[in-house]
Amino acid sequence: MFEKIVIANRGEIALRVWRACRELGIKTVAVFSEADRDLKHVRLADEAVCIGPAPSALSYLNIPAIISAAEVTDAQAIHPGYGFLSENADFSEKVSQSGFVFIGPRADTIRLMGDKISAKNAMLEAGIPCVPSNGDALGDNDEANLKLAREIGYPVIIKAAGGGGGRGMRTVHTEAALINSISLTKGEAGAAFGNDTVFMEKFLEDPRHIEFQVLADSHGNAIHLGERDCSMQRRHQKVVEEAPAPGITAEQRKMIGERCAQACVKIGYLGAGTFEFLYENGEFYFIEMNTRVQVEHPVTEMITGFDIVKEQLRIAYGLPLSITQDQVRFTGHAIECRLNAEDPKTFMPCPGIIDQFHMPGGPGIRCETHIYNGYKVPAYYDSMIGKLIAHGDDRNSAIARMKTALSEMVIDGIKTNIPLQQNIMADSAFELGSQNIHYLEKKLGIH
Ligand code: MV4
Repeated sequence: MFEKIVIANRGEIALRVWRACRELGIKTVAVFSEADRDLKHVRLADEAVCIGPAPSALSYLNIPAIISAAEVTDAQAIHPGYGFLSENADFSEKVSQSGFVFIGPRADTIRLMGDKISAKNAMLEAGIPCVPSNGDALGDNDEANLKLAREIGYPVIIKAAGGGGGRGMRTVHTEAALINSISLTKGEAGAAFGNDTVFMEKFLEDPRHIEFQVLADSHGNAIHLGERDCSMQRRHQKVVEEAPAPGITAEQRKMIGERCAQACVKIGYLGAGTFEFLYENGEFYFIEMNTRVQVEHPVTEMITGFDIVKEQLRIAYGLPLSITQDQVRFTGHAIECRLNAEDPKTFMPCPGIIDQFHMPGGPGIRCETHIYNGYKVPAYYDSMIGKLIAHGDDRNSAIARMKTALSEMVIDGIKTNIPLQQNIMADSAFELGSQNIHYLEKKLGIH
């Protein structure tokens, strides 16, 4: 196994990676910004290197500073976590060129998936069902674009090839609006991503967001770990995730999951990844692939008993997958509530000092957080300060455990979204499961 790696992230995921390294006997190097000297994993790591000022552009996105930290500490590999540089193909490439192992897919894979048109075409070729479209970038022939939209059928959606995660898209309901919508989306995409390539798809009105977790090694093996339902979201920020997805049958799981694993083998995928689907009227439609470990990976770990982050490290070192598909068993149900330092009503971020923290516990409860009494949540980064995960024999018992844990947890000194999460856990529609991606915003009165 690696002797020493750099953890190129912060907060709860940096601590999660530190824990996996510790279990595997790997020494750790924490890299941190000037605002993050007091992070829990910075204290726990074997070594720590300051990589720049608080703004992420000068620290957690500073590629030369991170690679220098690996050089001066004589580390062998770099784990990017999620966000920041985790899906940056240039970073993966520069890490490799500098003689280190990037713990994630190769740069060309990240590039393939970063372009939403090439990602879709690669998946179509691998037998993954996609949202109806022609698979091409839109040209500037208005008549051809009008014809394509008529063939697909309104409503359609115009998406930026360089977008993803909800950035750079626009729905079109009428032919009268099409040409202007294409030009507006192109303009925004050019400004935001330096790439004004856009494509057209059928717009699905009320889908659920269901994603499949995969792992692929460097020996041509790939497995899936089932799906997660991430439909409970507000403004493209997931709020609650769960596994398995309510109502998805074992046959659907096997069918889509195995196709995802096969697609990984076909494209030479390496490491942990997620296939994102929209699910509507019993059908799955691929939209994007995430080439990183995700925030919500613990719900999959809880129902499979499998450590995804440890497996990322093993795969990056060149070891074969430690389990086969037949060894994957799904047990019970898991729900994750994201914990944000924000006003539960206005959603405004609320950084500040945590003067009391009591971590909940008990059977089936897992709390992934880096906060502690006296910790100051900096204003510079994402407001997520942790995740509470509840596992139970079935969905109702997971909800009951989550409700208990939320009422037991204390985070004083800053505002948090705990009241919102309690509200969701007590919601009668949530109790039934299977809400679509619009449910939470409607409940909150956003239209
Ligand atoms: C869609 C869609 C409906 N139809 N594509 C938003 C994020 C990006 N990953 C793709 N997204 C969507 N693509 C078609 N053809 C609706 C969304 C969408 C969405 C998807 C997943 C989770 C939350 C969402 C919220 C709004 C829109």
